[in-house]
Amino acid sequence: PDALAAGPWLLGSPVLDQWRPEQVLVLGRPTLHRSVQRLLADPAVAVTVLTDRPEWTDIAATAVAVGTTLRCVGSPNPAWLHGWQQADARAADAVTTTMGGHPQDTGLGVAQRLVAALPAGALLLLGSSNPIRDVSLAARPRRGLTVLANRGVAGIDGTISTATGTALVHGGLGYALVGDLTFLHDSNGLLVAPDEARPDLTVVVANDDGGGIFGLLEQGAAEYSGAFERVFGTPHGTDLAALCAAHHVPHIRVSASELADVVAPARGLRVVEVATQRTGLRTLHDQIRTAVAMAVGPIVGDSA
Ligand SMILES: Cc1ncc(C[n+]2csc(CCOP(=O)(O)OP(=O)(O)O)c2C)c(N)n1
Repeated sequence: PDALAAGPWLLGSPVLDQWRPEQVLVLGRPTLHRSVQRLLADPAVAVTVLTDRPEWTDIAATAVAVGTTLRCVGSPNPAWLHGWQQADARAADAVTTTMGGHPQDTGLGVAQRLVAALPAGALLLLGSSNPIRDVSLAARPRRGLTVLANRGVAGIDGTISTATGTALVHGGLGYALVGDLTFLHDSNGLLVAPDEARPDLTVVVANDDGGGIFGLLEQGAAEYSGAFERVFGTPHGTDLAALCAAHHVPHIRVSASELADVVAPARGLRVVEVATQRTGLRTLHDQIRTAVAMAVGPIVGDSA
């Protein structure tokens, strides 16, 4: 219940200085957001890793303790928690409002709407790189979903096959959210051999015709725009409907606002394509960062 909706944005905002944690408890692989990694690298923060594996992720080599169980001592400071929650409510609204003002469908919007619309008990497999980030950055926390991803080295390879395997094991309804390059990389995964079990799997493809993630990284800066599309954008113009037809897999193309209707429970394997735009993403992320800073400004100032 205390999960933050806008956590990664808040860690890059003045809220962090106002209510800096003294301790961080790490579960899993915290490699997704630079704002999280900066926090873990902060020498003023005591990092404890909770794991049931013999190895764990500690990129900044700052973990002061690693263990399988935790014993909490002392009592939490309710004002500290309240501060973060207040800031989170404001920031999450700022994220949604800023996204709503963006004129085109983006992966952020697809992620937010998809997570809200999925039926309880569903499995959601997230592809690298933007889909998993977009869910983390834009979706509201909710119960009733099992969310999986191939983190580790975060390859885009084999993702349709991973989604198929996990959906079969899950037994209930399976969903995957992937980018177009990830989809193309493993489009072979749509092939279900005649004697193999067919998963109940809906693959949602946020198709921005290339590598949207790279526009958000250093190479997306204006000074590299001359070479960007050829080297990183890599537009392909592939007809996903034709590709699905070749595999006898149903395909539908919708706008982000239609997602809620089309992801209603259904049996079998199908592909839902949403055309998204990557050209305005860098600006949109900047606008969200600014909107979050402005939204939390008054409460940070109040208690400073
Ligand atoms: C096997 C493999 N090759 C290359 C990469 C580098 N890579 C990371 S993200 C990405 C682009 C992914 O594009 P897309 O699936 O359209 O999603 P988005 O750009 O929206 O994140 C690439 C090529 C990788 N992670 N794994």
